[in-house]
Amino acid sequence: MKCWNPEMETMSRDELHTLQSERIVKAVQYVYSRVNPYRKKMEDAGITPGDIRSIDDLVKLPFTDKYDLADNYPYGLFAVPMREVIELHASSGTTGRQKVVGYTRSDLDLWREVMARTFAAGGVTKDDIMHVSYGYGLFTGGFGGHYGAERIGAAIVPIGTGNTQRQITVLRDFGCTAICCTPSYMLYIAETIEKMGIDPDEIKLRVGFLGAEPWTVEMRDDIERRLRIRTYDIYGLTEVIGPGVAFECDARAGLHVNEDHFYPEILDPDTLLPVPDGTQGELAFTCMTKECVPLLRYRTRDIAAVTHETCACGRTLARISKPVGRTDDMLIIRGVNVFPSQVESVLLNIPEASPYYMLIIDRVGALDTLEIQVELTPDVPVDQIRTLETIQKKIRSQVDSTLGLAAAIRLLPPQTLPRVEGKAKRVEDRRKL
Ligand code: DLL
Repeated sequence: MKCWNPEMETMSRDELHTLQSERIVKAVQYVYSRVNPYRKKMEDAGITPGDIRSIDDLVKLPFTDKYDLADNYPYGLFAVPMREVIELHASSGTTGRQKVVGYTRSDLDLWREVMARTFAAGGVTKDDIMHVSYGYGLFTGGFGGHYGAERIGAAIVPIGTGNTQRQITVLRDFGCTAICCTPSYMLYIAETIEKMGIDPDEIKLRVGFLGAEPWTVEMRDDIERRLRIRTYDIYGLTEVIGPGVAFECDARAGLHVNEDHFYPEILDPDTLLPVPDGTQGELAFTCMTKECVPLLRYRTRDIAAVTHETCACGRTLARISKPVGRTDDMLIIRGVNVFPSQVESVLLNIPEASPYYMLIIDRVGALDTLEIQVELTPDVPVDQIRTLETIQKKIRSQVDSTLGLAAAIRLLPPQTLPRVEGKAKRVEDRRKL
């Protein structure tokens, strides 16, 4: 097994339970004594740190969410004075205020550790050259990738986003063997390589660590076939640490949560009570070892299920299913719940459809309408009306049977929809709700 920290990644569930219990007791005392808004929440809930004696008591604690970050913007949830903070990151959210987080030196060490585990699980070693194509800046992708590769001792190419043709020249000429970027950007790179007439074998790339947005197994197959690489899903969020919260191993049967640091819960979206293993719900994380922003029971809005069974790879760390989307991205169209990733699954099973698509939702009178714009692959003869009609019909009927929703399908010539270097935008909701 390719494993960075076997002691932590394969310890018995009993030992892990003991470690988590020790850590949560300390974390709650730490937060209670240092973060006034959270102490107030605990007081309001009638809880004192003494009530938390093991990880099983976690459910007694109040939740935190994006509104706590917005209300205490920018530094109100920091548990340390600014002189101990050595880096700041932020992400924008739907509250209109950036979610700002800080890292102490020990937080950065923790980030390096969990990112090293992520890359090592995909076989990265000192011998690799890691092309970091996540954005550097307030976004956590670039620095997270950088720190993980640095801890392993791989050679880092800190290219960031932008100028795709130059990226490809660098990939080829520098002999990069590993890459990290969003799946949308990986696809764009694949497409540009094809357009430049470069044979993927001229590029030594072996492995990709793709995340920061939902992507389907169909998208994975497409990327792997076009680039001849193996890909691993990586998950994380700024509020918890950035990338490095959960990662795929070779078994690719869910993402291992770095559970010795971030305790996962899956909550029923209505009752907010934990649901059994295998049931989908909202993911929440408790940071047990962070110094600057140790959020407890942070509601991510991401939808996934969890399993605690030992993985075929030998790791004992719990696994979450590939996140399908966020509760705030879930569309309700004529009463039907739709995630863009469901549409992606359908399209990628249709050879004439490319993975570039856009969902346009509108309301005509009292009725919601859904139009799916789909780019065709370059080999479809766009002047043969009959062929186009057949493709359109095929997509419409498969969307209908998968989503249980009738949609208008608009076929677009190749290269019509915008390409992205970061997270894809696939929905335009024109309804004035
Ligand atoms: O996207 C951190 C990251 C960077 C993760 C690079 C992986 C790779 P934020 O910008 O704060 O942080 O966005 C976090 O992105 O709550 C999910 O909704 C979504 N997300 C992240 N990774 C995945 C994934 C970074 N693998 C939000 N699958 C999260 C699905 C993901 N959604």
